[in-house]
Amino acid sequence: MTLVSKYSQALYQKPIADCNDSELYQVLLALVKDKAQDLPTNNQKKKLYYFSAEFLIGKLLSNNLLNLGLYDQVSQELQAAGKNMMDIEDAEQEPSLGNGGLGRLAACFLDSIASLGLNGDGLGLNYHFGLFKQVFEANEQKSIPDEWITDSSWLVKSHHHYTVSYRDFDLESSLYDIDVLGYERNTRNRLRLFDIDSVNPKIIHDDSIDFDKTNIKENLTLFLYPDDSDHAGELLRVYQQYFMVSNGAQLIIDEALAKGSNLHDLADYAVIQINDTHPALVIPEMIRLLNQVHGLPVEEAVDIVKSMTAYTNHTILAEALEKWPLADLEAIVPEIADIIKYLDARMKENFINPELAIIDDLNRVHMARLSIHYGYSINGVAALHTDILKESELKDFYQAYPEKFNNKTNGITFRRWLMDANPDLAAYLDQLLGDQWRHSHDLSGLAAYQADADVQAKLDAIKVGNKAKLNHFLQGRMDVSIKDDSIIDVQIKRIHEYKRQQMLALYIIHKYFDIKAGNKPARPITILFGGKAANAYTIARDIIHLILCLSELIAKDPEVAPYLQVVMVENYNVTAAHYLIPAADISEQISLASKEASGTGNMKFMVNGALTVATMDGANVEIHDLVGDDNIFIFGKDSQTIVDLYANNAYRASDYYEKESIKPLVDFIVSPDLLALGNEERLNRLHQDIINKDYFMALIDLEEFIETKEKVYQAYEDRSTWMAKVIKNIAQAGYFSSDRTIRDYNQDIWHLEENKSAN
Ligand code: GPV
Repeated sequence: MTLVSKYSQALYQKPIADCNDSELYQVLLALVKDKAQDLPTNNQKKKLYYFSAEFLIGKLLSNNLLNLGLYDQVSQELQAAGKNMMDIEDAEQEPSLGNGGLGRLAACFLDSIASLGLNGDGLGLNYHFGLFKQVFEANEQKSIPDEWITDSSWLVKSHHHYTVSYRDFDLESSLYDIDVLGYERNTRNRLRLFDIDSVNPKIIHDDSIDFDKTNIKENLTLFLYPDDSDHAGELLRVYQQYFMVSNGAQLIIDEALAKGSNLHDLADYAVIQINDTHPALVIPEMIRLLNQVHGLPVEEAVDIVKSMTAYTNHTILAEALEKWPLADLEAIVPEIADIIKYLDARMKENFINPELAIIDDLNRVHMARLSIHYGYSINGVAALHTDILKESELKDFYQAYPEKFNNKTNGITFRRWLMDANPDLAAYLDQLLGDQWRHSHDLSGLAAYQADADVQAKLDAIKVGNKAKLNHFLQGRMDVSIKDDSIIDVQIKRIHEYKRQQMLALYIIHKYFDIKAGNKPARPITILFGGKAANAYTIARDIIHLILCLSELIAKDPEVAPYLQVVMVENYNVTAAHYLIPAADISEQISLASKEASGTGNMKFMVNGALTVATMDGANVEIHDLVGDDNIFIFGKDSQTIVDLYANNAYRASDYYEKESIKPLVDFIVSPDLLALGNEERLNRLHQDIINKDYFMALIDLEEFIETKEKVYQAYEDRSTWMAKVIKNIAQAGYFSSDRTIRDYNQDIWHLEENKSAN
């Protein structure tokens, strides 16, 4: 009997051909879980613990099959029985454990850590409703619970339980594991998610994401990033963060003790990476456990923790740099508050600069500052970002601790974003280059084919095929069709003013006017957006509203619709990205320079053969360095200019708004045409915000953006030159493999030993 039919018989007593797709999903889930259980976990002495509030792992079935080396065998068996993997995967719910790039980075990292044979687990929380599910109603974003946990999820409940003590009560945790399989490795790691059994999904108010924020025993692990715009929400975040790190710290100590640590040597057994500051409370918690539970002197506990904790910064946006009122910590976890006061006082013996204070004059605890003083490494996530940290945002810290600062440019896993998401391209690369690239991720050999007409034609055909798959996906998800022969132009990422989706919306208005005036594009253009706005972020929700109104207006206009289509993909997630990215011709990376720490979508588009329209921000700068001026479309003010404008408070939106080329575009937001489709309050607010504030300077780069976009669409018509650029981009993408990033982390920060026997 073949592998799959053995399982279909065992589970359903019938052959593959007689099972429906959801039964086959159960069959494959059981098969993969069994195969995974057969693999030993990595067990080298020193282990990495990657703490993160988010792990945006995406669907796991095909990725796990791929990493187990079973993908081809299983697909063939299914095909022989008249079934196909894509349909079966539809039955899988995507875990909703993340928000954006930070969470997806954590997932790529787990894949690379396992694939390189390193011993490292992810530690986080098991949010029952995830971030939220986005639905569109009346051209607005509505948020509802994302119920991803079903009987057939990848979670496996373990026997581990810990007690987490708050001032007023204790909570007992449960631990769920998801196996993390390396690529063609015979060992595994784990993603370990803490939860409580008393969590109660029924406390949600009907069809919303509202609930009693004070009912911690029932709400603790319902949502990722519960609304913290009020005090109860802020407290809930602290409850969550402490729950994550207290469980994690207890687990780390247990595992080290089991391996023979005497805790004085804990740093030989464990290294902690904190993914932004959400897990920063692990520092005082670990000190508390070593000192108050295990009896080490407090000085020694501090030194141990300092020697085993490293911090990654993912933003310079002030709003995202966490600061908790000391009073909140005192109310929830008084012992932790005491330790933070002690750490603050200790640090103030050496430094009088108030910018370095962990506890500031307003009695707020700065989590990034805590992490830098009491960790041994701080890294940024792209070269430009790390430079900005050193030279401006964290200048005083860089002066105090130059040796702690280092850069680790982000990466993406090629297993998921090339092999899994774009199997046709992957197979063609095998044909051209041999299949060694599947391990090395070195695609540079492709550059030799830049001018080869056959290769250009084949890559073009693969793109057309991917557009058809995207079309099929969109029909299923939201009953929208796109034109397979159109240019596919994509901006997918969290909705945020600094990422400037509003600037692309203003370009769309320009193009709408232009087509109305009789200037028809050479071929249809499809502009796709995807992304969620934080529920309490009003202007971001207004931007979604504008995009949805424009989408409707254009679709209903027979003069324009044949040439231009705007689609905002509902509930953008990893699954949607699998279809959007391989189909894209144009990658929109248009953040205000200095504000996007790195970006990782930019890398996914590059390796899938889209050309980038970009500001010189984040990792766009490194993409530009790799491909050269001729193979990327750069526009806009550079980061130094922007940093200076902020420093001198010198930007005035009105100076740009008054320009003849800009005013009509901005004013169209409140035109009768749009007001007829939209909500007056939202459109007015956005209009006023852009005219009077425009904090992220959408208008400063708008004219140049419009010129650049026209150039890009023209360039697309020279198919051979365009395809040569595409080839150059794919050939240079190897640098952005997260395997490279993880090797860098390991060499400079973690110093883990590779499991060589497990290859
Ligand atoms: I802080 N990022 C994110 O997705 N969520 C956050 O809360 C924070 C940062 C992102 C940055 O915006 C991206 O530039 C970056 O590529 C990504 O983190 C991974 O480093």
